[in-house]
Amino acid sequence: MPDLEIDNKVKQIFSTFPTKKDAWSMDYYQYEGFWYPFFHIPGTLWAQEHYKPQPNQVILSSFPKCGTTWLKALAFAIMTRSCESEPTNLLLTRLSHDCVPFIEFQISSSQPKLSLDVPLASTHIPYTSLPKSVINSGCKIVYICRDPKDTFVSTYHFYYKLNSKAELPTNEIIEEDVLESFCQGLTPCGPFWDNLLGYWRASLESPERILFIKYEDLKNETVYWVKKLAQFIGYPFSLEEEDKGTVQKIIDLCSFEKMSNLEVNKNGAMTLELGIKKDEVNTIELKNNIYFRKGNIGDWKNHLTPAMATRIDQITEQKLASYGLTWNV
Ligand code: PAP
Repeated sequence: MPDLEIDNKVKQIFSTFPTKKDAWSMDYYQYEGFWYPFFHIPGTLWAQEHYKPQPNQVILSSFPKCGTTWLKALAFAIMTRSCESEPTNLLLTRLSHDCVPFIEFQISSSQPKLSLDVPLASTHIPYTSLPKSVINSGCKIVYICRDPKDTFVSTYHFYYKLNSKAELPTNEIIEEDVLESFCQGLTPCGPFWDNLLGYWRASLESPERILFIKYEDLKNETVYWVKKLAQFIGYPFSLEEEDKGTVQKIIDLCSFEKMSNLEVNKNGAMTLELGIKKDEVNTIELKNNIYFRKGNIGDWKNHLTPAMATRIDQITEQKLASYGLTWNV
């Protein structure tokens, strides 16, 4: 589809599709059953029309704030561990988002492009809206998800920091109307639960094609899941590598402590091209440190009242129960 047609479709979505404002008065548009802020729509349409996976492509999918940055680092480190020209330590000088591009956003970095051709890409697009090329190619997909209470708190922090440039104060309870927006699905690629269920159910139907990982499991049983990830994406660790500690080296390199303290992640920035208007590349610059806050399980206890937590848990239980699933970590 030429860009003009995408422009027209974007205009149609902006003018005729269901729209709502979230608690911060940001406009959301409903497209194929999911809510998107305006800046997600053009790239999503572009990816649906134009994105072509490479042979052996692996797509890292996630609902935002569920561990994308970490999963990208791990998969990139796994795939590049034996490259001599540009070894794994690229992650020491680049944010992992800068190593693994989103299919719906172009990353326009001041950094030179990677000379390595690593068949990794990422997306927040829900399963049912993935480009047909991704589904038809049968390429492997790894989906990371997270306790929705921590996901909500992490999302809140992201927008809080984006707007106020400050850290979310410790123990500050989040406003009820913000939770209401999250529960209504007014968050990028929301509702959280529909996004999760799309990938989870697909992974149960096609486990050889879709690997479903929980952030909490990756935190608690990191060695097991990193080995499983490597096996799934076609880069298994040999016995020799296991003996010489390669798995642990990758885990240490990608740990929150290591990544969040790197100069590039403390003080660097990245630019996302959003391509909102025809012939005009719209960009936003994000400081890399916005992707690193605490990296803990259960931080929701500091920012939600018991009643707010129960509300999220009840939605989770109800939504999952309709498909015979439960959230056990
Ligand atoms: P994105 O979808 O916008 O890329 P994403 O990386 O999924 O964001 O989520 C950010 C969360 O992952 C943050 O969680 P928090 O707000 O609860 O702290 C961030 O701290 C956490 N995170 C980032 N890197 C790591 C890592 N290496 N290990 C564990 N957690 C991490």
